[in-house]
Amino acid sequence: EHGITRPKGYNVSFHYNPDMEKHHFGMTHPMKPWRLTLTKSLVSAYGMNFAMDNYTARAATYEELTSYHASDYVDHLATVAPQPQPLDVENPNPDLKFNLGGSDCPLFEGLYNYCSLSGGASLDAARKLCSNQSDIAIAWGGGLHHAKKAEASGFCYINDIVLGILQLLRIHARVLYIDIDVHHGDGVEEAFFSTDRVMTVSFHKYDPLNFFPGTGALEDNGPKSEHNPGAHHAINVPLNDGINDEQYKWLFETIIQRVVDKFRPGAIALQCGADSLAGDRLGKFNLLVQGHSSCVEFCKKLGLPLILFGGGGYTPKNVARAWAYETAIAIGHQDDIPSQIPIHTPWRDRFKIDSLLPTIQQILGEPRQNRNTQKKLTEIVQHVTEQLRFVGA
Ligand code: VJV
Ligand code: CA
Ligand code: ZN
Repeated sequence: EHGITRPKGYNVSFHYNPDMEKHHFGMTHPMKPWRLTLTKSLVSAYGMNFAMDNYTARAATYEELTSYHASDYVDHLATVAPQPQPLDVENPNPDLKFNLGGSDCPLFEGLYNYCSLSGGASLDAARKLCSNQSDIAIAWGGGLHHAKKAEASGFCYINDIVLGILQLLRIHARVLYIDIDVHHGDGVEEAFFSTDRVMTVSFHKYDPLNFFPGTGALEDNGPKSEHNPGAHHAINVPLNDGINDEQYKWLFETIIQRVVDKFRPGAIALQCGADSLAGDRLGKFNLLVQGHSSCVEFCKKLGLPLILFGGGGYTPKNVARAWAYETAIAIGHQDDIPSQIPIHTPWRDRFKIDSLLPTIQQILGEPRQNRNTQKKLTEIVQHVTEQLRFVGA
């Protein structure tokens, strides 16, 4: 008996296609679709599927992909030949048309299928919110926030988030986009740069010369012209290495509460990139699953239709813990699931530590030096508050 029951008068849907897992960016590439297998394995082992509507996502159609992306780019994705894997070291970047074929965005076997499945799940999730059939819709295979209208970037080819938000805008006058991936959500910010119907808020490590993508400064708040409706509708929260749960939770809750009060969104799209967790292969924050997932909990409590996307996350066991725990929050079972990973969990040995919520000592030994001062965080909140004076009625 798992004891996981459906929340009453509240519907959560889970959108996923296991075919996504079959795709490989390359042996040592940081992006591992296999992390989705591990996430699904943990979600199922805890019996969470009994408390949600589970959908096998379909592939997005060509028409859906071109609702945002340029057709020549989508045509190229659909027809380009896969490169040999691993990449030829003598000639690593043979064809950088649309920024494809370099080491970040390799042309792997089945690429178009992978992109369509990620886009399809996010579109299905957005439509469940639009039809009021779900209060929270989950698409862990999405969250690919760097993809541009006619260009791949940073492991992202199709911007499933933009596709999902475009659906939400059919029903809702205003949509709030929040991004807790360790990287700046540049692709989503750019897509909605000139509209006041979407406000984008990204929390990220900011070190323009050394950390990808180099954009997302505190002062970048949308078009500089006051006549452009998008002015003041991009919020950026630039951070340094080592930020902890307490600081992150305070920043997130203070900023998001103020944004919601002023902007009054009809729905929220939350990108839950798990590379902001301690022990990530690319990210260097000190966040635990508790701090990361407190953002999901806070958004849920706002009581607006909510879509949860995946995103980055390069240490698969951390990604699976976070996204499984965040699934538990969505269905309201975070306080009654066992703290030990169930014995029958497939791939259980991959988690190394038995606990679902390991301590920072268990993950890192010694936490990373925290390079964020309270003074800087207070300045960020002040700057955001000033921007918000220009927003709303
Ligand atoms: O920093 C970059 C760009 C370079 C050029 C390419 N080299 C490999 C790295 C430096 C300037 N790219 C970033 C992209 C990060 C994308 C994050 C995506 C998300 O989490 O926000 C959302 C899903 C970067 N950081 C680390 C790497 N690339 C990296 C790429 C590799 C790799 C090791 C590191 C690609 C292949 C292999 N190893 C084998
Ligand atoms: Ca971010
Ligand atoms: Zn990232």
